[in-house]
Amino acid sequence: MRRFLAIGAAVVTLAGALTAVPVLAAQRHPTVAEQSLRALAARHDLAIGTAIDMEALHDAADPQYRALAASQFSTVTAENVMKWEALEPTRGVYNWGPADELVDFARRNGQRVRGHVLVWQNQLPAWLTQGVNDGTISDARLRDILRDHITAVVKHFKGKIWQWDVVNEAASDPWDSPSSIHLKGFWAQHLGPGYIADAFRWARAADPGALLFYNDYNIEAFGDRGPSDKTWYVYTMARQLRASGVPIDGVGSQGHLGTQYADYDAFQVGEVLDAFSGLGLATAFTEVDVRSQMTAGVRAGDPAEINPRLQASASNYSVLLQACLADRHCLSFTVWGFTDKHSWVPGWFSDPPEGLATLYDESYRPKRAYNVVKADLAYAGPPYVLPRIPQKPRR
Ligand code: 9MR
Repeated sequence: MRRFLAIGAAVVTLAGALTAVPVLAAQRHPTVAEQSLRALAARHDLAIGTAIDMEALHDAADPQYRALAASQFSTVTAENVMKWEALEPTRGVYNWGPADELVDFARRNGQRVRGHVLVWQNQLPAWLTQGVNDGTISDARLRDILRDHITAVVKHFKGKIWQWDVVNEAASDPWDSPSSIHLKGFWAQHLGPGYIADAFRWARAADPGALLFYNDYNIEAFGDRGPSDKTWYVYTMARQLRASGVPIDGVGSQGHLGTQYADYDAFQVGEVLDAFSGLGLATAFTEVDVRSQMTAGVRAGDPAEINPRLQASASNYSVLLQACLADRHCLSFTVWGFTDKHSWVPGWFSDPPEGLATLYDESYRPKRAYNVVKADLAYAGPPYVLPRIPQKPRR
């Protein structure tokens, strides 16, 4: 009897298993290829982002741009529409429309927003730079204007911005004169170095919930830690800001790389992220792209010229992403445009021409870089990759 029952149970189990087969098949894990970047990044609590070109987002003839922007990314940055010249083209007259549309797009797609940018020497409105040049705006008045701008913009988007790039690209480059790194540009010239601490304090007062970042390029790896080492300069500056109680929460490393340079490995990049984290700061890659020179061979479609560039580009994306994954304080990895169809690179670098910088080609075919990013997100995990530690705004 017992034996009979056992056989019966086995038959029932087998039958159950057989009927369960189709159910299991339907519930199988999606393959890596079937998943979006944002879904794979979510396993690490990492936000994966892109800059958004609002013209492309609106282009009815370009539905793939919109679809990929919504489906692949969990955070967005305004490529241009939150810059001062876009928000206040005429003195005192704010044009919030395009930036509000982006914030709304993000809300509808469950995305967070990186605010870019509050204080930068580029893309300033002509009324401001001309007024300063012709003396109708004094330096004392300029400081008030900056405070009012930061306050108005941060308050307008209050509660809707996850991370603000408060100050952007304040440090000089080793090819500038003098070659020792210093604070460069319009704001430092007119307001002196104190404008940086002021900007963070004004931003904090306007939205105490947003994370406040300093953002710059060519700070992926340390050099010789001497006077011309920009990464070391920014690290030292961040350390001083923290020591003075300035409300800075993070440092954004833009990550504009090129395959013609000898770039870094994940350990060199990780060393810098660890250094910033050691100051109690969050980190983020904020504008990643990896461009290549468009030689005559590349332009003629010669695979012998194109393939090594696509491989080197992919490898550089991977270096930055692996370093970010390994640092639990690296909150987001944002690319500066996701398709070669809409990238700042070809318009900016013409002699020699450069391009091929993004994850998708001009026809929205995923490139090697896209698959490398995807594989890194999919195959990372404990013990070396653990979920992010959320950053709280510093008081
Ligand atoms: O991608 C932006 C491009 O459309 C603008 O013409 C350009 C003007 O300066 O700014 C580009 O974005 C920059 C970003 O705001 C700050 N870091 C460097 C980016 C590439 O130049």
